[in-house]
Amino acid sequence: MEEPILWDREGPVGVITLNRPEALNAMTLELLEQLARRLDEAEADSTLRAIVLAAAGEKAFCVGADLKSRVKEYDEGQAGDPMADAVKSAFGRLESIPRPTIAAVNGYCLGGGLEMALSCDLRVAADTAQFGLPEARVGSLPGAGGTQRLTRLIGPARAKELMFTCERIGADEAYRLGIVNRVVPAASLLDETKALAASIASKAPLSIQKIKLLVNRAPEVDLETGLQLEREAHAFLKESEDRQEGMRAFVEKRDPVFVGR
Ligand code: CO8
Repeated sequence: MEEPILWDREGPVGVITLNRPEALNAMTLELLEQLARRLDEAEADSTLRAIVLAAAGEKAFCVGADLKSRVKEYDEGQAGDPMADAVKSAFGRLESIPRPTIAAVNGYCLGGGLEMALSCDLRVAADTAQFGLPEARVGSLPGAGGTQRLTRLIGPARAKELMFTCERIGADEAYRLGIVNRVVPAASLLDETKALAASIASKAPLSIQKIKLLVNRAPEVDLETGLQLEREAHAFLKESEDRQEGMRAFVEKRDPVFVGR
């Protein structure tokens, strides 16, 4: 049996691939646990500077929870909700790992699949991608972060409309709403996403880490607190080797060589 998560590396960029194309990359417990483990390993590797989250097959990025195994769990009267725990852990890792994470979204990106993409820092969509949160259609709700992360991203009225109507939208509409950062031809999705990751990976790693942390915290803190955190991070970077290197390289008209210190 194929592993549900694949890993590949191109220089400083790591590519995680959801690998259940026969089930439109629906999330099983095993897939989520492997994803969380892979992210732990990625965090431990200081030479890794950016992560692309991609998906196998042309039809889907991810269609959410694997409804077949969900039905089985219900039928077996399984105690607790291990899937909810696994989702919290894996999506939390995507959101908080001190590396930029970029989802490369092809085809269907539905339910928990969209919630997974929303846990990444950036989203690049193929022009054929389709987005939706259809949970209310089946008596549920977007329970993998959708009510919170989508609202923070695009505002309450637009988020409610998507969740109330369960309508699917195309890549251009997702771009207009601010759900995705870029829309690219389907054939070049992975290349364009990797190029974006490589561009970010060439910047000073500590700067990127601090920016991620500060922007993630911004909606949760008052402005004064946020500005204080920003000042502290700025002072921290001022003492770093990479700050010296960045300035020196500029003056010497060469590319900087950052070491992440
Ligand atoms: N789970 C398991 N298998 C799936 C799923 C799924 N979610 N979606 C599709 N598949 C399988 C189909 O069963 C089919 O396999 P098979 O041929 O063996 O029956 C194969 O993928 C292809 O699917 P279709 O034949 O249906 O392909 P279509 O192109 O006709 O339709 C759709 C594609 C529109 C994506 C359709 O399959 C669909 O509507 N799927 C369900 C999408 C959905 O409702 N997703 C939301 C799930 S709920 C969720 O994600 C909540 C996450 C939070 C969990 C954590 C709780 C805290």
